[in-house]
Amino acid sequence: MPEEPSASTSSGKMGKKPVTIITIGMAGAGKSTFVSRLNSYLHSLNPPSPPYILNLDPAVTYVPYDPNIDIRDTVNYQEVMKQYNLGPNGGILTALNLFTTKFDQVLDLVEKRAETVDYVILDTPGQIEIFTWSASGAIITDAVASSLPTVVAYIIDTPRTTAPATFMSNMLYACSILYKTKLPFILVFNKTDAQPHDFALEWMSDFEEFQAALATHGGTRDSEGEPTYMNSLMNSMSLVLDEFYKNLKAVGVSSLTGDGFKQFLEAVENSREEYEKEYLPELERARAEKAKTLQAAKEDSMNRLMKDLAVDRARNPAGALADHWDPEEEEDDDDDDEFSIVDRSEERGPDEYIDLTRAGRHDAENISWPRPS
Ligand SMILES: Nc1nc2c(ncn2[C@@H]2O[C@H](COP(=O)(O)OP(=O)(O)OP(=O)(O)O)[C@@H](O)[C@H]2O)c(=O)[nH]1
Ligand SMILES: [Mg+2]
Repeated sequence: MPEEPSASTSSGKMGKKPVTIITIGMAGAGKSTFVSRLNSYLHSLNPPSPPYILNLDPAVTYVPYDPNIDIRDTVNYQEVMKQYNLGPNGGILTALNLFTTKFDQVLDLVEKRAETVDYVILDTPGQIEIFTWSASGAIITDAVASSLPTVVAYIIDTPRTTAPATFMSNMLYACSILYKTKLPFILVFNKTDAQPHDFALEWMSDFEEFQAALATHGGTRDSEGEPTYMNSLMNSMSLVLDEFYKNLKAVGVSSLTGDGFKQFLEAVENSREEYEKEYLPELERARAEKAKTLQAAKEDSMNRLMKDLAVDRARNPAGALADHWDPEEEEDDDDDDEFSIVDRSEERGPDEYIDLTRAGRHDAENISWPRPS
């Protein structure tokens, strides 16, 4: 049964920025169902706190919630596959890449709503690596995380993670995402209606318990009763994970029944503090560092340019007289009007956006998209 909706996690924290929740997880872990349940849970709070939802899965045919921004409104995944001769995963990846080129517009729309929403939720493509190991996934994550407090909700298919080796693989993957994003991280054990997650919490808090579970599974001893290579490898890896567990929060939820969502939102609130204390200072340090490097590079180029100009003028004094810049002559090559990202919750005009891939196929418009590398 879902818990009583509570106002403590709802709005009422006026002036606070919304938290962005990026849902990531293996195919079929329940990301979309989780987003849908979170959406209805937030609507059921008193007062209701409707979130702002982005669907970033171009290949999904049905989403169980109403997204505010849907990648499918901008990119036609089937057309991308045809146009670039790609298979399904390449098609999803390329569609996401194309969408990412306009992510500044998405951020503008999100920021416009920042005053009125408490949560921004991102649903990601089914194949986990399309988001976690692609340039566009990293660009989207960084763009969001540098403008709003952001947390990763790593969705785990609990019934499929009860075998110690599978559990460890999943945790190692989670660990790699934490390392890559460096964002506050919540392990969300989903589908607890089908399989309670206490075994996972036990393994995470008691290292010996996990090793004992590993030992009960075959392949850990050879014919002479000695521990196998695989056994010692798994033991070492579980030591690594022990360190990883110390830095994260774990909650169990059922996206089917709504169980555990109150605890999830509490974990999100704690993550906001973590973001402000740890991620933000690091982000500002990295930004300052980047600005310094950029300034040094600019100064260096400018010095070299001035030197070259001085040499040119010395060689050709007549040419130097005609050397001027007229901003009026500049061609306007701003292509931002090609198509726009659509906020479904706002009124839409008839010509407000162009299907990106169809636009590419239109000969008259002479647009040719670069081939993906
Ligand atoms: N029993 C149970 N089933 C669930 C729960 N959450 C999701 N499911 C089921 O798990 C399946 C996959 O759910 P999705 O929400 O599509 O998972 P996803 O991670 O978005 O899947 P992809 O985007 O295709 O990778 C569906 O059949 C859901 O009904 C849950 O909490 N309990
Ligand atoms: Mg999905």
